[in-house]
Amino acid sequence: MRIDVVSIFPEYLAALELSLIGKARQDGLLSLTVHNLRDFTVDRHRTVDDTPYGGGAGMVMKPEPWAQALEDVRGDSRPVLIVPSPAGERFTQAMAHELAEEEHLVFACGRYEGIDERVLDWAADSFDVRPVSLGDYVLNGGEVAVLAMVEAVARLLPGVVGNPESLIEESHADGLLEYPVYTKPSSWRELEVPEVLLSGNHARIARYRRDEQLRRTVLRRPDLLGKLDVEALNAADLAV
Ligand code: 6GU
Repeated sequence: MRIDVVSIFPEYLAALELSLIGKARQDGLLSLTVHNLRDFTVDRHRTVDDTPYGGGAGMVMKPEPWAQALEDVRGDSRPVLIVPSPAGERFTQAMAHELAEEEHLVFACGRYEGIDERVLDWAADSFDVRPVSLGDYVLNGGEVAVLAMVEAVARLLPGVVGNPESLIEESHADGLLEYPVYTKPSSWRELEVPEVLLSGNHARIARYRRDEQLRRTVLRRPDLLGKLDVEALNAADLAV
C-alpha cells in the first residue's frame, strides 16, 4: 500500500517511523511519504492560510498550495483522499478494513478552521474524497487523527501484525468490546485472577469471556448493541 500525508507539521508524523508501522515500512509492506504543504507555496512567506469570506473567527487554508500538493502526490491511480475533520463521517473499524483494501491513500491535514471547500470539490475529479472524523470532539488539526487512522489501517495489511489471530479476537471485530485479560502472578496485591481462567476448562473460559464482552458492552457502549447482528448472538448470550 502507498500512503501520502500532506501537512504543515510533517514532524508530527515522525511517530510513524516507530514500532509496527516503522517496521512495516522498513519491510516494504507499506510505502509512506510525508509532504510539507509549504513546499507547494510560491510566495516568499510560504503562506498557506487567509481570512474567511463571510467573516468569522480564525483562518482558512488557501486552495492553491493544496491543489499543487495533491497534483504532485496523486500519481496515475485514483487514490482515496481522506480529509480529517470533526465535520466528517465517523471513522470505524469497518472503514479501516475498507481502506486497507486500497492501493493508494492520501491524507490532507487541515489546520485552523479548515481547508477552502473548493479543494474538495476540485479533487473529486481525480480522488475518492472522504471527510472523516475520529469522534465528537475537536482537535487542532488533522495530524493526530492521521496517526490514529494510519495505524488502524496499516496493522490490517498482510504481514504487519506478526500473529494474525490477534486481529480476530480484538475489540470491535465481532461488534462487542474485548473481554478483560490477565497474566501472572495469579494473586497480586490481594487481587485474584478469575478462577475460571485457571480451570483449564476451555468451554467454560469461552463462555466467561463472551459474558464479559456482553457485560462490558452493555455498561460502556450500549450504542453498539443496536448494531449487533442478531444472527451472531447464540442462545447462551440471550440467556444472560
Ligand atoms: Cl479527524 N480532525 C480534527 N481536526 N478534529 C477532530 C477529528 C479530526 N476527529 C475528531 N476531532
